[in-house]
Amino acid sequence: MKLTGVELRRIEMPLVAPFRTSFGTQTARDILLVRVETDEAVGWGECGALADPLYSPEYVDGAADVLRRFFVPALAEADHLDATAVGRVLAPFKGHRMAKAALEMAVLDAELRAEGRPLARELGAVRDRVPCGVSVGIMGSVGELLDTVGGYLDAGYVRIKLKIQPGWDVEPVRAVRERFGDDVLLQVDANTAYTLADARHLARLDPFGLLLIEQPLDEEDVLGHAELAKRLATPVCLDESIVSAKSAADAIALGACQVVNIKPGRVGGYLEARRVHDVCAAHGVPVWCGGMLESGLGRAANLALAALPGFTLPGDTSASDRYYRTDITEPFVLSGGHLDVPAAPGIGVEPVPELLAEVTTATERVAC
Ligand code: OSB
Ligand code: MG
Repeated sequence: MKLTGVELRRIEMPLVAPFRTSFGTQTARDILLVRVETDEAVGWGECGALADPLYSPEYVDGAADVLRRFFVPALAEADHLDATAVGRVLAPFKGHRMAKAALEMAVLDAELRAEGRPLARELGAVRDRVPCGVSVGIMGSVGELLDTVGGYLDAGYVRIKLKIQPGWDVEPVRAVRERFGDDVLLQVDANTAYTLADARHLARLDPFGLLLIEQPLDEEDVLGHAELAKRLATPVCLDESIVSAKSAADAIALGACQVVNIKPGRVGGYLEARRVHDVCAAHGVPVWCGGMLESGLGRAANLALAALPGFTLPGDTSASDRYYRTDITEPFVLSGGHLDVPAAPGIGVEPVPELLAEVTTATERVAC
């Protein structure tokens, strides 16, 4: 393939409810979409970067900037364009994994569409539907939390993840266990809000039989996680710390995690995400698919990834209506706690033009 054009498109999608984490409150998603045109097909990519660099160093304006200034011009030079070429061509540029992932996803989509192959099959999927969990934000009160969790369980979600931070951890977990019982698959996510000095406090979560505690410590504190893991019965899962297959291998070797959250954007794309999966599988470490409050485009691709054999835990691949009143694709609808893995070529879905137009705040063509 040859790259003939790239469009960067910004969309603003209001969330159905504010989503509060230890790093801030999101009320809407400002999403960067990448549409690549090649001589053979068009492809769509979605960038996971949030508006502010509070979850990771990347932010949406920065991602757009590095794509227009460096990544798209470098890729336009390549004469045998395919998804593997994206990683190769962009390798000299440090970091900016979410921006790289968005461009790779778009090229991968175009390549697979041109060949009539679905992403799930390309990645090695072994399922045509995946069980879904839901990530529940920090609430103003325990009562509000119980109502929210109850609603998600009624909707069929098979696993609940509670966002935690100092002051909102043991009590909400205890309340959810007391109300909904010990059979609910339950886990927590701290988004780096604790330090190793909190180890004894976090051990108070041990009696509740959580599946895991996600990223309790700073993303660079890999040894701290290894030490914490020794002091907790709850398995430690890493999110922010895992930025590549190499960092996953290192974290596992150091004993810093018993479980890994795989987000394609955080590790630089779906191809590296598969390599993270492979490394974890080789070490017997279970993985699950994280999310960045994606639109239907990113969701479609995440479902393909979540269908790989090592994804033995339900992911944050929730239905469209958990996030948005109107998605930009045909909505993903939960059925028996599962979402179907798209089976059409490429990522398997496309934006609905009118819905996309409604939420678009800016479009920009990058010269190729
Ligand atoms: O830490 O997993 C996280 C959302 C935005 C940024 C970071 C995280 C999250 C979530 C929700 O937990 C994931 C989703 O449902 O898309
Ligand atoms: Mg997380």
